[in-house]
Amino acid sequence: MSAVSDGRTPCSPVLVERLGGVGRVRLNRPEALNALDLATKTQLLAALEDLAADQGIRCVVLTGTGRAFCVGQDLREHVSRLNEVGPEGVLATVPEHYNPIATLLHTMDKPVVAAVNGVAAGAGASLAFLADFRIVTASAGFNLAFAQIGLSCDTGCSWTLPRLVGPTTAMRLLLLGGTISAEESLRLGIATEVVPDAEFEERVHDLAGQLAVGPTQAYAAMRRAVAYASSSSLSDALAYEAELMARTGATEDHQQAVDAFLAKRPAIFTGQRD
Ligand code: T3D
Repeated sequence: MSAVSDGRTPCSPVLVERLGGVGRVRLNRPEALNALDLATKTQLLAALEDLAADQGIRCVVLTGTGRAFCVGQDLREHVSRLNEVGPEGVLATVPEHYNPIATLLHTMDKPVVAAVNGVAAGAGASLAFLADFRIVTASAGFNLAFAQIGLSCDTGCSWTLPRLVGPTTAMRLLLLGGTISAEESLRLGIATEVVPDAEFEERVHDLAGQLAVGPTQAYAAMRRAVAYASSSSLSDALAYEAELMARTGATEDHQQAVDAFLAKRPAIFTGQRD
C-alpha cells in the first residue's frame, strides 16, 4: 500500500493498494466522512491516472474509510474559499478536478467497481455512478445533496443518473434530495448488488479478483461501446461495435479463449494489449 501513515505523520487522504491485478483507491478522511478537499481531489486524480496507465492493474476499486463512502465537496473548505476567492474561483474546481476525475473513471481501459461502504452524497454519489459496478453495503445510502446547498449537479451525474434510473426518477432524486437506502437504490437500478455489512469486504474482494483475471481488452471495449452507443445512432453504434470486435478479435486473449473452449478447458486471460 502506498501513502500509509506511520502513526507520526498525518495520514494521506487517499490510499492506494495494489493486490494482484486489483488497484484499490481508498478515500481516507473518515473524520470528515471522506469529503473532498483540494488535497484529496488532487491525490485522487493522480492515483486514478497511475492505475489507469498501469498495465498490471486490470480492475480498479474505489472505496472509503469509516462510515462514509464520500460526502462530496468538503463544505468547510468550500465556504472558506468562497470568502477568499469568490464563487468563480471556488467553482473552478469543477473543470480542474471533478471533470478529469469523472472522465478517467468513465474512460479508463479496465473495469471500475465502486465499493460503497457507507453514505455517498453529492459528488461522492456521482463518483459511484461512474463505475461499472456499485456494490453497496446494506447500511449505506445515496443522497443527491446538491439542491440542499443551492448548487447544480456535477461530476457527471446529469449524464449517469438518468441513464441508471431514467429521467423522471433522476429529477426527483436531484430536486428533492434526501437519503435513499441501499435497498431503494437496488430497486431503482443504482446499486448492482446490496450486500450484508458483514459480507461486504469479501464480496468486493471476490468480484474485483474475478474481473482482474478477465479479458481486460474486451472489458475495455465494452465500456467504450456502451458509452458511445448511449449518444449515437444505431448505425453508428453498429459500426463502432464492428471496429471493436475486430480489435478484440485480434488479441491473444481471444485466440486462446476460443482454443480453450474447443478443448473444454478454462481460458486464461492475460489482459495484455497485443
Ligand atoms: O466547490 C464546490 O462546491 C463544487 C463542487 C461541488 C460538488 C459537491 O459535492 S456539492 C455537495 C456537497 N455535499 C453535501 O452537500 C453533503 C452534505 N452532507 C449531508 O447532507 C449529510 O452529512 C449526509 C446526508 C451526507 C450524512 O448525514 P448524517 O446525518 O449521516 O451525518 P451528519 O451529522 O450530517 O454529518 C456528520 C459530520 O460530517 C458533520 O460534522 P460534525 O457536526 O460532526 O462536526 C457534518 O458537518 C460533516 N459533513 C458531512 N458532509 C460534509 C461534512 N463536512 C464537510 N463537507 C461535507 N460535504
